[in-house]
Amino acid sequence: MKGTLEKFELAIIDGNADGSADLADVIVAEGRATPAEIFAHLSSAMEEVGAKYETGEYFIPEMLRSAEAVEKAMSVLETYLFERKDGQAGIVVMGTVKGDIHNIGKNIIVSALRAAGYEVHDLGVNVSAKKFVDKVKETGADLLLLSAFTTSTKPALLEIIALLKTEGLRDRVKVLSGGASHSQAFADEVGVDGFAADVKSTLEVCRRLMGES
Ligand code: B12
Repeated sequence: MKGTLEKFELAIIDGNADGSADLADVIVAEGRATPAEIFAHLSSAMEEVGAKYETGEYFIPEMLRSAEAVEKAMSVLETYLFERKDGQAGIVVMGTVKGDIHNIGKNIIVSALRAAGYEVHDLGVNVSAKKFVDKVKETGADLLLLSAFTTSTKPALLEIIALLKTEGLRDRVKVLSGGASHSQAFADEVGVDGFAADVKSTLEVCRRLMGES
């Protein structure tokens, strides 16, 4: 017999949004699963979807259905996963870089940061370097978080770093990057201050960089 989390993972892989939302209700009602366990199953489901896309079993519509299944489940799980804290942990500007429209991982990080007491300005997806830099200037952000899910986004990331330098802001804001297909080596090549691959380590890196700023 499969447990709730295994069924939840399968519903996402199958792109069954009603099923994933119903199972999210069960997860909340049972109250046993930790956020780390839930994220592990969610990520493993999307890894599987990505693998099926790579081998030609899935196409874009299947990936979109799975994305929708995550979105519906997250709307149920949000308050269970992220207990809101009061306080002003810092100001964050976040978005997915130009040429990239993936947003599931970004949205999860936005929710986690808000829950951890950060003021988050979410610029959405396909965001230009100018829009990021203007928002950093306008808000006096402490942290700039760049989501980039395809490796072809490297020029877009480099453009943001270059524009921050031109505008004299590079030393005033700590920059983090992350997202599927991202690695520490990729982040190093781009020249950001921090990289993380999951929710927990993103919060840790943000906390560490806030301490340094
Ligand atoms: C769903 C999906 C889509 C959906 C996106 C829907 C949506 N609303 O987001 C759709 C169908 C639109 C899509 C389109 C494409 N996709 Co796609 N997609 C995926 C898939 C299957 C899942 C992504 C996901 O949501 N993962 C789950 C989340 C929770 O994980 P995450 O994104 O990694 O986020 C976590 C961390 O990375 C981190 N994080 C996220 N952001 C940030 C930011 C910072 C600063 C930090 C510190 C951390 C952090 O925290 C998150 C929470 O844990 C991945 C496969 C995979 N292995 O991930 C491919 C994948 C990313 N896609 C891929 C490709 C190629 C494409 C397309 C180019 C396909 C095409 N031919 O058109 C287009 C690109 C469109 C575009 N211009 O952006 C490739 C990228 C390959 C590469 N090396 O570049 C992948 C890896 C699939 C594959 N294996 O080939 N895709």
